[in-house]
Order: sequence, then structure tokens, then C-alpha cells
Amino acid sequence: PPSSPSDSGRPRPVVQVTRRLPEAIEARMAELFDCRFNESDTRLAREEMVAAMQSCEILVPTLTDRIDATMLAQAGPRLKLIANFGAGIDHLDIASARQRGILVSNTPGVVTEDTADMTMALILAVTRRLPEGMAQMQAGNWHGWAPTANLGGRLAGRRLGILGMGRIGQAVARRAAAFGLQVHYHNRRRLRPETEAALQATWSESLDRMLARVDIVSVNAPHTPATFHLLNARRLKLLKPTAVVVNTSRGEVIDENALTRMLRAGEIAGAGLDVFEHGHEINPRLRALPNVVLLPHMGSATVEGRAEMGERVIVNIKTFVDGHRPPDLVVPGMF
Ligand code: 8YV
Repeated sequence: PPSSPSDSGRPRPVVQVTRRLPEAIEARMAELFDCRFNESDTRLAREEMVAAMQSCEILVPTLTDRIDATMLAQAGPRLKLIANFGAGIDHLDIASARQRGILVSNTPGVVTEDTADMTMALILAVTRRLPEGMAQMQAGNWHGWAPTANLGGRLAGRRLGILGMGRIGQAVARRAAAFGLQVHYHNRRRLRPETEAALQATWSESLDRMLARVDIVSVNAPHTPATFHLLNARRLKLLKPTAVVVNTSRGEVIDENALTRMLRAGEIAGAGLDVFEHGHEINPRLRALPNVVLLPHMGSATVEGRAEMGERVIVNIKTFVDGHRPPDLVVPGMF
């Protein structure tokens, strides 16, 4: 159906939202735009997605929607903006979109604090053996306190290596300092001296050297061609056998099979993973390990975070519809 005129007389843009969003966000979007929601909240099949891209002006996908060059080639001429609900954009072919004059925006900033909290939660869960403790209690297997039972490792004094020192990496560094961890980091670019000093973080130009030095590694880098399997078998072998690996970013940054093999062999002590190399298809061998804590991609899953994510999407769409550059425009090479 054609866009219906808004109060201002301007036709409201047709916005296709691929997944159900929090109620208040959907209501606000429906007030502002001619919205099509995916009632069933299952991922749109490829052909459904292409059909949606042929009939809308603005698409609001999430990380579960892979949009490649072929799909973009089939998109209709009306599609002008992909306003992603989320920060990571590795599921979208930004370069192809740009070639076709389709803008892409994301929602940076609103996931920072929650994802950093979850990084600390995973570090604590693994080093202090929270799941084992919970399992004991749930099974009614706790027969009283004992001096040698359930001993974990102390965080204070240990070295944390942060791989990727963007917004989230820096938020992890701030938290880590409060826990008494010594923060090391590796990043494409070194931070400004004043930022480095404020975070009490030590720069490691060489990722290999950082890995050999730290007790915990936290992956906070986006998935790009340059970071795919950055933690491969060779690099994972540089870690101490007592080391713990935590990932709240994207699974593809770690060679998951290599990590699983090393965890099984006791060459790495433990892992806390919120993201996986193949989405929600998780290696059963990884699931079976006692020294890992696995979460279903919950890093940014807070009520507040989702509401802010929705707000950012709305701001990006509104700005674009008003004829301006969306504030969170993503351009090729940005990540
Ligand atoms: C979001 C995420 O839940 O923002 C991101 O990049 O990975 C998640 O925290 C997701 O993107 C929603 O689409």
C-alpha cells in the first residue's frame, strides 16, 4: 500500500522492521513511520527479506539478518537507508550498499556499559566458578562449607589483555582497574596518552607479546576481514595454560575449534563466551566442557539498552527523512 500522509502532509516513509522490538519502541515507530513489523519474530527467510527490500524505503534489520551483495542488487530503488538495530554491522555488506546509494547506520554507544558489565560477569563467573557453585546448589549437592572446596582464582593482581580498545574495551578497562586487574591492550591504533593514563592501560603493539603476558584475554574487537580468526591456533598457543579467554564481541574473532581443542586438552584453563563462530549453532564439544561459561548473546540485553537502541534507530531514520545525514552513519573501512 502507498505511504499514508503524515500530519505535515509529507508521506510517511515505509519502514520494514525485521524483528519484534520492545513494545514502546514499536509504538513510537508506528506513530512516526509507515511501519511493517514481522509479527512472528522469526528471522525472515532470504526471499522474504528480498521482497521486503523491494517494497520499503527504510529497512531496520538486526544482527540475525545477513544482507549480502546479491540481495542488495535485488533491492528496490526505493530502499535508501538500512538503519541497523545494533552496533555490530558485520552481517551487512556496507560497500555494496554504498555503491548502490543505500546508506547504513548503526547504534553505537548504547551497548557499551552493558557489554562491559557482561564481560566482567563472564570473567568473574569463570575465575570464581559460579556455574559449578550454582549446579551444586540446584542439585542439592552442598554438604556444607569446607576449606578446600570450590576454590577459584583472585582477580586482583592478575593481568587482563583487552583485544580491541574501542568504546567497549575502554569500559572494560575502567571496570577492570576497580577490580585490581592490570590492564594491557592491543588495538589498531594506540590511545591518546591522556586516555591511556586515565585508564591505567599498557599498550602492546604486538598482539603475540600481549597474549604471552596476560592471565585473561577479553575480545572486544568487531568482526572484520582483519579480525577474522585473529585468535587462531598459533596465537591461542601463546597463552599461559592457566589463562582464561572471554568474548562478548563476535565469535568469528576466535578460531572456535582451536579454542575448544585447547580447552579440552587443558592448554587453556577456561573460557566465558557470549558469542559463537556459527551464531546459535554451538559446537557440542564446547557445550560439554566444565571449564566454560556460555551465554546466549546477552551482552547488550538490558531493558534500558534495548530502549536506547530503539531510540537511536528512530533518530537515525528521522534525521534521514528530514533530509540530513543520519548521525550514526557507517562507512566502509570504519571498523
Ligand atoms: C545486539 C550486538 O543485541 O549491538 C550489537 O552489535 O551484538 C548485540 O548486542 C544486536 O546487535 C541487535 O541487533
